[in-house]
Amino acid sequence: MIKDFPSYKNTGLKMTETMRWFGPNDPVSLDDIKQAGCTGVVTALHHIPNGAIWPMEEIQKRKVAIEAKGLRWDVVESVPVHESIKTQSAGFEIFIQNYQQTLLNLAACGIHIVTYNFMPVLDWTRTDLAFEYYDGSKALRFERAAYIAFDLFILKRPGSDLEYTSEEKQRAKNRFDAMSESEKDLLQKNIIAGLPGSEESFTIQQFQESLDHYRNIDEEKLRAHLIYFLGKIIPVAESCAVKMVIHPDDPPYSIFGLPRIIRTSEDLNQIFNAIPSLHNGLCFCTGSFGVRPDNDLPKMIQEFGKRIHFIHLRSTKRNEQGDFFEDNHLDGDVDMFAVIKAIVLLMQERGISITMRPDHGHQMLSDLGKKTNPGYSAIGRLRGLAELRGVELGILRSI
Ligand code: DNO
Repeated sequence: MIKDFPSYKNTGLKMTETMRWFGPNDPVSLDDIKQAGCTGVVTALHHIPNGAIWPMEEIQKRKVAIEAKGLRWDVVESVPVHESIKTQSAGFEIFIQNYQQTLLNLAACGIHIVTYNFMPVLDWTRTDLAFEYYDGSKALRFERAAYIAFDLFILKRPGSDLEYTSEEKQRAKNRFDAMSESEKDLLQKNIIAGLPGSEESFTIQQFQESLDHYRNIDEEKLRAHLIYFLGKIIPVAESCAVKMVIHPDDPPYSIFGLPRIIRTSEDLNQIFNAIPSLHNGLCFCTGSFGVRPDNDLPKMIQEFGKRIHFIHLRSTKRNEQGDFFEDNHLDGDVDMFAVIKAIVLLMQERGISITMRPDHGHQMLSDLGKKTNPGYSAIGRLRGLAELRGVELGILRSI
């Protein structure tokens, strides 16, 4: 459906612009999101405990609040997958039934795209939430030496010593020795206290216990659990016209010895070949996939185009040590022009508009003095969205 923005008339299908909204407690309001030019939001019922059914009344209440501002609830991000489904431990069949019911309830309320991930224990992970960018804004960063320092010297995970090279261990030791106590506390908090939307938060002991549940679960087994889950979920999603979109692992490789299985095209093919329905879809997150130099993003958009029902646009900048930080949306390692061009062509081919959100943004300008959700402050995302929108318009006008 072509959106009726006057400036976009006759230019073809454009992405549906949304922002993530964490609900009534989000310091960024629906009015802010509307002024950023969005027509919709992406949200979740974060107050419902992980694993419980989302009641229709609660879904409806949230929907009414969004629509009262003239916005739409386009995508759910996320309906979290309970850990026992990932490990197939006690009660997991009940949690799958609850998940099915939540999908039916969402569909009955008119919401038809649902994001989820299948990352064990941790959702997205960073070591530094206030990395000073050269212009004074603050970015999120994953610093490998700090991550290894946490693993070896704070968590002291059994066996972790064997997983890193001696050079990496030395770098981690130097990094750790140079940290003050409060820096160590902050590092721990950044990694295990839960980032926005991740729905989980741990103490060191709880974290180690959660890792232990995966002692006998390798990639193959986790993949089998995901396929089992999809085998139960996708028929229900089909029956109520819901498209499920899996979010890639962030970062897209194993951390803390945990299996991770949504990192590359090859990983995706295994899941999509096992359950071919197009309701078994993808949330194409350029920030997550883009951390790996072996992921060719425009090619992946072509390859998985018919399954992409939701898009996160963001760019990271990596170095040889395995660190990366979140760069401006048009800078960094992601070729955003090529990505958006591939999306524009995909939308034309499919004859639809795909929902997009600018993923994360730097904390900048007056947001620097505010308490914001890391990655989800207003102005940085507004800048990202404005830039992305401009690239898209330029492409639409030139093809
Ligand atoms: C981070 C987000 C992720 C994402 C989930 C989807 O900013 O992209 O937390 O929402 O992984 O389930």
